[in-house]
Amino acid sequence: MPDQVSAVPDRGTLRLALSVGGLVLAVLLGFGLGRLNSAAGSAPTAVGLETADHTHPPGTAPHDHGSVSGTGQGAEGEAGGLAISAGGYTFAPLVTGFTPAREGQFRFQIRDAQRKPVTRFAIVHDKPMHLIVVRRDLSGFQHLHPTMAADGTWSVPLTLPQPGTWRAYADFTAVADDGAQTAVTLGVDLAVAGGYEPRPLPAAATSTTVGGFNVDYQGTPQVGATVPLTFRVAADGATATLERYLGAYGHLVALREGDLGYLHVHPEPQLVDGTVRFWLTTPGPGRYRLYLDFQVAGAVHTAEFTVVVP
Ligand SMILES: [Cu+2]
Repeated sequence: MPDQVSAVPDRGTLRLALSVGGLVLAVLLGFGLGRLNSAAGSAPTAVGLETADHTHPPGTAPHDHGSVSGTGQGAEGEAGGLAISAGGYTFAPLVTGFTPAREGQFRFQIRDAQRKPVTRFAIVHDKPMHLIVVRRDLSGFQHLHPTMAADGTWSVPLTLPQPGTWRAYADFTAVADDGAQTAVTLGVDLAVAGGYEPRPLPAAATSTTVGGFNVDYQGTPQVGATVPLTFRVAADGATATLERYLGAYGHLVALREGDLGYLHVHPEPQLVDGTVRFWLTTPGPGRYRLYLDFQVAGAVHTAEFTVVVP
């Protein structure tokens, strides 16, 4: 496993600061976060977090999807989406209770460290806000794009079909008053009252069918490594023509069973021999659920796979 921790300069800086004193720690911490936030601007991964073992896909700028750069929560190679508040930003839902199978309105704000609703967001993967919703048993995946009112309140129609506890992830890049950008994925639980009947996670497989398409992938996720996963969509034995969706030829979300950690996925912008390729960093052993959104003939489908990482 790559020794990513020791390659992160800020941890060493923090250790030194701890031995010197609290005041120095506060100064260095402020400096570190500010530097990382500004480094998260055009290329959202802080350069200081790169390690020799980490490979970025050719042709894509490094970016930090699903984490705060450098806060320790969800750094490259770790899962994001586990906290309601991180990197100075808080996911503030205005409603968390839903009636099963009835359309409601999910409304929320992203608030900054001064508890002020954020109104400036960078466009990432064609959208300023990506909202992922899934039940805690990893069923019922939805990928939504809320719209924001001028006061920073986001809203989107949401139907949660079954009772249980659901996880909502807000995946966004906030832009501060000074222009600093922070890429972060925050998570909050939503409740749907009623009898919860958890579904077992489907068995691991590298192929599935959805909407009349056969979808399979090649690649083997490994702990601590960033590996390519190459997906092919086929219909009637022939490779289907993928269309651009969210700035690429597909959008992949990977969630971890047990804590619903949200993994880093870097898409490649171009098709390779009709396939779409992503680079996935897996933080630890376990079972993961992959959700591939792809578009063919104007319709978006989601192919799901369980993968076991030993
Ligand atoms: Cu999205």
